[in-house]
Amino acid sequence: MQALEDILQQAESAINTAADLKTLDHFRVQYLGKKGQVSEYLKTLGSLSPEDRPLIGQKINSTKEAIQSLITKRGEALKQAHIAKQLAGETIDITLPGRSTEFGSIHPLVKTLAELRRIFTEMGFVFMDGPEIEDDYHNFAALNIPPLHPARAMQDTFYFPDGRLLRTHMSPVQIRTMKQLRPPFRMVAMGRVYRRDFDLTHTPMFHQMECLMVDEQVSFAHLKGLLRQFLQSFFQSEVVIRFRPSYFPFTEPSAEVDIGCLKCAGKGCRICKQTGFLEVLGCGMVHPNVLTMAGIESQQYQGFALGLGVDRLTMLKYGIGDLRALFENDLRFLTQFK
Ligand code: 2NM
Repeated sequence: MQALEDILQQAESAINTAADLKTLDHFRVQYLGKKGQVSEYLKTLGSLSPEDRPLIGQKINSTKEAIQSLITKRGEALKQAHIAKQLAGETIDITLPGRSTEFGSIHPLVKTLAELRRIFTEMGFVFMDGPEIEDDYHNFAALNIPPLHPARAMQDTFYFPDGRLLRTHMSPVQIRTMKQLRPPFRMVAMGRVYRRDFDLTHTPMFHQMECLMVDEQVSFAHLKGLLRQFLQSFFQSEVVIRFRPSYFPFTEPSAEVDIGCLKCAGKGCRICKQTGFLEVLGCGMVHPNVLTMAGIESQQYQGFALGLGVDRLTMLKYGIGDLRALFENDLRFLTQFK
């Protein structure tokens, strides 16, 4: 009787310290299995006196039941602990702030491209496209640029081995349009142009807009009127406009156009290098040679044209001091244009 009592005590402390179900099953076999410690006593029943037998038999059974109930209880506790641990690991902390969406911003250059498109579309101009890889004829010859003109110099133009080139301005699109449309027409070509130039104020790729109007009786006065309207609309202020005589092979007469400095209103500052003026574009009356080569009767029709650098215009409008800021995509710069 005392031995069975001891086994129950041992079993209880063993079972209650079993760390997992596998260990627990090991104890079940050890105490309750066919060759387990409790079962061993069943074999001794035969050698006992008839009076002792039922008493011991009962004690063996109650010990077995007690151990079985301890195992069941411990097993449940271990299963619960396992589930609780799993649930704790899967907890989602709903108090964390959500991830917000980052909104991008329109690149200042793209803003200018869109603004120019709006202004010239409102004035009745159509926008035309053309290839970025051009031939000598459309980029130079048809624009009255003779073979030895400095604009053709190797250091300015990107040439392909077959003689083709990356367009150095938007004029080849004007040439293609003049051959395609019958006057009168007003058109704009805007896009990427390429020159072998790379320093503080030049990038090998930049953007140009060129505007061309061809009709009978078109004069420099029309060009001046258009420029005033365009520049005031673009800079959103009463701008002072100054024409300086200039030279381009494809226009005659030719002029460069300055506006009164946006920063100092003509007093002289760092932006305008103390001149009070900012150079914004070149323009002129299309040279009769250019009209003739493009198949337009130059006795009957005249045209005015203008060309400007979109990147430079963007810098002037937004007071950007370094051209490279437009191409570096530094978010500290770009997010200022939200
Ligand atoms: C400029 C300045 C002056 C120009 C001329 C032509 C064409 F093809 F019609 F002859 N397109 N653009 C032109 C005239 C461009 O850029 C500074």
